[in-house]
This record gives sequence, structure tokens and C-alpha cells, in this order.
Amino acid sequence: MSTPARLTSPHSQLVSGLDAVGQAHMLNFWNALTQSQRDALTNQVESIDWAAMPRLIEQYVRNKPVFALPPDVQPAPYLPVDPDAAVRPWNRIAAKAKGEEMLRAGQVAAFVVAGGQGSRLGYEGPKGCYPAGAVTGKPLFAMFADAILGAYDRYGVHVPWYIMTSPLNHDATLEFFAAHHFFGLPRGSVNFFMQGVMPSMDLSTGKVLMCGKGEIATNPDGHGGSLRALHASGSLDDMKQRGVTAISYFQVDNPTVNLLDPVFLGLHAGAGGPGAPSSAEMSSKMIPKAYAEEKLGLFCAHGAGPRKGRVEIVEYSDLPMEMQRERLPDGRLRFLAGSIAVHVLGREFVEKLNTDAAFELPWHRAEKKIPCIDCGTGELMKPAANNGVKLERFVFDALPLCEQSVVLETDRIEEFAPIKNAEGQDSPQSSREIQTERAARWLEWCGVAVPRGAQGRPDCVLEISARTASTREELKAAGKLPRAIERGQRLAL
Ligand code: UD2
Repeated sequence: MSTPARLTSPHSQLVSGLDAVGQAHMLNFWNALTQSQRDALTNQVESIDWAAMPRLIEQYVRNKPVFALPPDVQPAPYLPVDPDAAVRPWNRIAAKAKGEEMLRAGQVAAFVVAGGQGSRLGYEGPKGCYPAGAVTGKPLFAMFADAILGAYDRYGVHVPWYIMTSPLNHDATLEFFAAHHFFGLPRGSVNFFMQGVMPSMDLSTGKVLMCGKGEIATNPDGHGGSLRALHASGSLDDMKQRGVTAISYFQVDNPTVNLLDPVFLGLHAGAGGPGAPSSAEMSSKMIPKAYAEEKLGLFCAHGAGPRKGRVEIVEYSDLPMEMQRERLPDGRLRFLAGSIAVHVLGREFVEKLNTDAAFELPWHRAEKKIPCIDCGTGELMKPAANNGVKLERFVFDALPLCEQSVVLETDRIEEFAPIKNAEGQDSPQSSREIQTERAARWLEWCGVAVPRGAQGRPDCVLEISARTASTREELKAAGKLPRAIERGQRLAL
């Protein structure tokens, strides 16, 4: 990555540097600021790569870049959830054995991206603190900690956990972990680091917005910022010292994610897949989209061009709707594979990106309502309509840079119960229902009777901690199961 050109104090240099890029309005209230406010603003200004800003503003704020689809875009091939399927069968036993070997050897790290703003849910505070357990109301972070503790019980290794925060929620996240005694995890195996931020810009002028007289309005630079932040924070070096080769990446909003899945890890490492075994650089899980309009990124492949055959996730808003509605002769959606934002990143792959001077992920533009001050009067404004642009990078834009990439199908009920919205789809309520349905299926598979209502839905509320089991086989092995669940019962195992 190229070294960003940053401005340095003293004040006169800040003024001339910002003036040169048309952003001197940020210092309009300098004389009214206290010394500590001036220092804070100076630090903020110095942390931004101003040399890059005029080009970004021209490209993404004053203009709306048109998304370029991969040439001759095709649906990406994937390994089916059933390893014995007729198309692309694979060897589950070999993949699982390899993944378990990696876990036992301490070669796997867990990595959650938790720096987002979580504005859709309307929850104050870091999303990982949200009470998500269907029965226990456990916070999301505690549910992930359970999975890591479960891996210790099974493989005898403390899997190191890396948590990416942002300046919006870093301190609150650390306080939450401290208050909960790191959920029983050894302190030395939990690592926090902050992602970068980008200034938010005025939609019509491209001027940087100020959220106070001495503060720039910023937004986290997207989960794609993690690829740089893993390096800049020293986390990659730390992983290398620990012998980590595979980074298990997941989002903070999904309580049923199987975050240390040996089968997926083994496939990523080249075991059990079709063809010659060779380790992938970045792998992904997908679920079949429930309907054409479902808001999931879509696994596509380059059908032509220099990256022919490579995988790329195209965001649902970027793939034309008529393509999303295309059907195969058997009635299935042609672009079926939706992303649940679960990946394995090769540690060496992320290192390679960070040492490549030409590496840069694209920016994505989003129009937002951003509270800010009027830089003439200093008055605070709460916009009723979108007034600003925020720029973010997406981690999955690294996929087309991979020569080898595994896409594995999974079952929606097994590992996708995200909490994104306050109500309706992907809400706390829908997540509790999926957690219960998954637990019901596992229990029934183990021979436990589960009461179901008229529409076949479980007539009870169930939650299985990932410490108890992360698969139905582990649940059976855990034993001590009831013979039947009572109607209306709330049971956490
Ligand atoms: C994401 C995917 C979508 C689909 C879906 C599955 C994008 C753009 N879209 O949609 O294709 O796969 O997930 O659940 O990713 N985050 C940070 N820092 C940031 C921004 C986000 O850590 O600067 C984290 C955030 O805390 C969360 C995750 O990234 O864990 C997802 O972010 P989102 O809510 O912006 O993405 P979403 O749910 O719209």
C-alpha cells in the first residue's frame, strides 16, 4: 500500500495544506477552540490522507461512479451443502479432519468485524453487546466467546480472537469485555484493534462535514478497512508469531455463525475439495437466496477478461434486478448464491496484499443523513434528507485478487440468523425464531420430541450455546438431553 500523504502541524501548515485541497473551512472556529480541542482537531486532520481526497471527492462525491459488472458475468460455482451431490461432490471427512488438525495445531484465529454503526437496529452502543440469545438474552459477544470456549473443550487450544472496533465503539467494547471478565476467555487471547475512518462529505459540494466546531464528521472505513487495519495494528504479526495460518472472519450481527467450522477450514486449506488439493487465499460461505429481491451480495464469476474464472461478490444493489430474477429451466434462480459474509482469509494472503504497493480496494459510496454544523454560523443541523456521502471499502472486494477461492454452500437455518433491523426480517425476533428452529432440528435429530404448532413451527423457545455444541453431532455427543420438550417451554442448553 502506498504511504498516505498527511498534513502536519503547526497551525499555519494545517491552514495552507487544507486550503490547497479546498477544505480550509474546517478551521473556521479555530479561535473559539480550547487548546485540547485544537489538539484533537489537529490529530484528526493529521490522520487523513489529504493528497488522495480531491480525486476521491471528484470520483465518488461530485460524480456517482457507475458500477462495472465483471466481464461476461456468470454465477460463481460452489461446493453444494450435500457433499454427495451429483455436481461437484467433495469429501467431507477429509475436509473435517484437516480443519480439526489446524484447530488442534493452533493455526486458526477468529476475527469479528464489529466497527459498524448499527444504525438500522437503533441500538445505542456496540452491536456485539446486544442481547441476542433466544432464551438467555446473552450478548452477541458472549455467544461468540462460547464458540471459542467450545473449541478449547474440543481441541485443547485457546483460539486467539481478534475484534475490530472503530473509534465509535472501541472504548465501550473494551469496557464491556472487562465488565464481563472477558466471558471466561484468557485475557491474552482476546485482541482488540481499531479500524480507520474516512471523513464524511457534503453531498453537493464535496466539502468535509464537521460534527462540531472542533470535530470532523467521520465514518468507519468499511469492513474492507480490516485488511489494512489487521496489518497496521500489528495483529498479522501477532498471528504469525502464534503460528496462525487461517483467519476465520465473521460479522458481529450473526449469533448462529459457526465461527470455527473445521469442514470449511479444511476445504479452504485444500483438503476434501474436488480437483487437485491446493490451499485457497480467501474462501466464503453462501446460502441459496430465498427470493430474487433478497438483500444479499451475490457470488459471481468473471466469464471473460484477465480475471476469467475468478470469483467476485456483487452487492445486491449493483446486480441489475432483471439478472437477479433470471431463472434456470428447472425454475431455480440463476444467480442463487447469496453471501452470509463468512470467510476464511489466508494470513499470508492478507500479508501479501499489505506489501503490494499497488493494492487498493475500491470505495463504495453511500448517501446518508449526517448531522453536522453550518460552517458559517456554527449552528448544529439535523438534516431531514440525505446531505452527505460516506465512503466505505468492502472486504469481499479482495476475492477477485485470489487465484484460489472456495465457495461452500450452507443451510440458512444452520448458520444465518442475523440481527440488522429493529423489526421484520433480520430482526431480534426473526433471529430468535431461527435459533429455536435450528435447536429444534438438532434435538429432533438426536431423538428428542419437540412440540410444533399448526404451521410446523416449534411451540417453544430454544437456545443451544456454541460451548455445548456447534453441530447436531456435537449435541448428541454432549449427551444429557431431555426426552421431550414441553409445549411453551423455554430451554437453554
Ligand atoms: C452485509 C453484506 C451483504 C450480505 C450481508 C449478510 C456488505 C456491504 N453487505 O450487509 O452482502 O452479505 O451482510 O449478513 O457488507 N462493519 C465494520 N466496519 C465498518 C462497516 C461495517 O466492522 O466500517 C461490520 C459491522 O459491524 C457488521 C458487518 O461489518 O459486523 C456488516 O456491515 P453492514 O451492516 O454494513 O452490512 P450489511 O448487513 O448491510
